[in-house]
Amino acid sequence: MTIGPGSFCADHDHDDSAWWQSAVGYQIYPASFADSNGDGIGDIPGIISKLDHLADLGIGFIWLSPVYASPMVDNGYDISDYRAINPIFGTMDDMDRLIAEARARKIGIVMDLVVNHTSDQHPWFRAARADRHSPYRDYYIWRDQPPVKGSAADIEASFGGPAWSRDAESGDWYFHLFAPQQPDLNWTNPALRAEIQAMMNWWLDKGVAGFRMDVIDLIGKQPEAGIVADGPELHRYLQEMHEATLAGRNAVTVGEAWSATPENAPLYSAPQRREVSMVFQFGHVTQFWDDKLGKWKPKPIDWPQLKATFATWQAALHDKGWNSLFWGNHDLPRAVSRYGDEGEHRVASAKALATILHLMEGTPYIYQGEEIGMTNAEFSRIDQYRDVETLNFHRIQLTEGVDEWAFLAGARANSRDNARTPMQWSAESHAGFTNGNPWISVNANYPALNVEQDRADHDGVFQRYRRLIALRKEHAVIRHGDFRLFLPDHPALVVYERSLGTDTLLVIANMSRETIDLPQSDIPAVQGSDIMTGRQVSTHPGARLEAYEAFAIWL
Ligand code: TEU
Ligand code: CA
Repeated sequence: MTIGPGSFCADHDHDDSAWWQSAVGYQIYPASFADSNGDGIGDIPGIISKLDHLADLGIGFIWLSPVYASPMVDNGYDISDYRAINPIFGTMDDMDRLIAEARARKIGIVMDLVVNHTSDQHPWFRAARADRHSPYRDYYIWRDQPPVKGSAADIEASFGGPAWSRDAESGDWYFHLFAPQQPDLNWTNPALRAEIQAMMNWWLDKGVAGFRMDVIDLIGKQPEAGIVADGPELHRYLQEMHEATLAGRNAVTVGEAWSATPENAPLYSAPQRREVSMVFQFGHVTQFWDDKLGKWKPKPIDWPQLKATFATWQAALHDKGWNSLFWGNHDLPRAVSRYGDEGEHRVASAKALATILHLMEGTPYIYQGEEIGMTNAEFSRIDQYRDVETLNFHRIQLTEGVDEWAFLAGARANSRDNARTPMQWSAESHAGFTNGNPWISVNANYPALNVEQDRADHDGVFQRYRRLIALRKEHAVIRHGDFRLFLPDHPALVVYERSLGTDTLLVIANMSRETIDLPQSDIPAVQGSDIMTGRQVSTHPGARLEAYEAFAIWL
C-alpha cells in the first residue's frame, strides 16, 4: 500500500494497492445533509457536526457535491467561482475546518470538479459575452447562427431543449449541454485547460483528497461534428490533467462517465495510463430506462440482466483498471426504492443491497441516507419538486402529449429529487435536519426512519454497512479477489464467489419478497457462520432463504 502525504490510509493487511482501493466513499449533497443555522439549507458547519457519524461508519472519504459560489440554477453544478464558497454553505474558513476535522478522523474530502461547464455568471462567461475580442471568448463554444435542424450540430441538451442558445448581448449562439445558464467550456483552448489545472492544484494544496469529475466524458466534445461524449481528445486531456495536477499526489479521482462501456472503461482507469482512479459507469442504471422516454418511464428491475451487467463489469476491470460500485447518488432514486422494497422489507432489502454491492471488487460509494435505508420522496404534485431537470421535462413532456399522471408516476420513480430530500437524523421536527423550513420537504416517514432509530438497532441498516466497510479493510479477497457468478438466470437469487489464494468467500442473497429454497446447482454446499452476523447458515440445496435474506460465508 502506498502511503503518501495526502493519503488517508486505513489499517489493514499490507499489500501494494492504493488507499482508495480499501476505502469506501460517502457522498454528501450539502443542501440536504445538515443545517446549522436554521435557514433550511444544509451547510458546511452542519457537515462538520456530523463527522463522527461518518467516522463511526468507517468511510475513507467524502465526495462533497458542489459548495462553490453559484447562482444555484442546478444546485451548485453551475459554478460562478471555483475558488469561493457559496455563502449559503458557509465560508472558506468553514471549508478549511472541514478538511482538517475530516482529516483528523482519517477521512479525505473529495471535491466535485464541475469543469464541463461554468455558470453563465462566471467572470469568464461575462467577459466572453461582453466582448467578442476578449481572451475569454474562446473559453466557450460559439456559432453565429443556430444549427440547421437535423444537422450534426443540432444537439439536444440533457435538461431538454436545444443545446444552443442565443446570447442577447453578443447576438451569437453558445453551446450548453445542460441548462442555458450552464455554458460549456471549450477544452480545445490550452489556456482554459491550464486555468482548470491551476485551480485543481490550488485545492489539492489545501489538502483535499481528490476529485469527483462531473460529466468528464463530455470534455472532448466536437459539437460541429455531433460528437458529445467520448470525443477524440478526451483521453489526451485527462492525461495532460493528470500530469499537471495529480501526478505524485496520491489522490483519488472518479470521473462521471455515462458513456463508459466495459470496453472503454480501462482507458480511464488502467494505472499505467495515468488518467483517473476509476469512473462512475451507469450501465446498471440506464438498462432499465425506456428507449424513448428514458428515465421518466422506468422498466422494472430484471435481476438476471442486472447480474449480467455486474459480472461483465467485474471481469472487464479486474486487473485492468478499477470499478466504482454504487446504487445511488444525487441524480438517482433511492437504492431501496429502486432495487429493493421500500415497504414491508425495507430494512432487509437495504441490507441485502449493501451486501451484494460491497462484497464485489471496486470502491463502493454510499449516498447520504443509504446507510439507514432512506426511501424515495413520494411527491405527488409537481409543485413539490425543485429539480431543474424534473421541472423542464414536466413542461416538455406535457406539451408533447404525455399525461400529467404518467409524468408524475415517472418522476415518483426516477426524479432526481427522490434522493434530495433532507437527511433524516432523528424523530424531532423536520427529522432533526433544520430548525427552520427545509428548502425541500422532508419525507413523511422520518419519525420511524432516522439515524437515531436505525443506529440503535443492532440488526439495522447502519450496522450492516459498518460491518461491510470493516470487512473490506480486513480482507484482501474482498478488495482484489476473482469474481464468479452462479445461477445467472435465476430471477431472484444473487450468488457469487470471490477468491484470492486460499480464501474463497461465497455471497448469497434473495432479492425478492418470496421465500426461496436453494435449488440444485453448482453452488458449493457448505454450512457455517455468516461473516456479517455470525449466525449459522447453509448453502445446501433446499436451504431456505427468507425474503431479502443475504449472507456471506467462507468456503
Ligand atoms: O450529471 C450528469 C447528467 O448527465 C445528469 O444530469 C443525468 O443525465 C441525469 O440526472 C439523468 O437523468 C451531472 C451531475 O451529477 C448533475 O447533478 C448535474 O446536474 C449535471 O452533471 C450537470 O452538471
Ligand atoms: Ca444553513
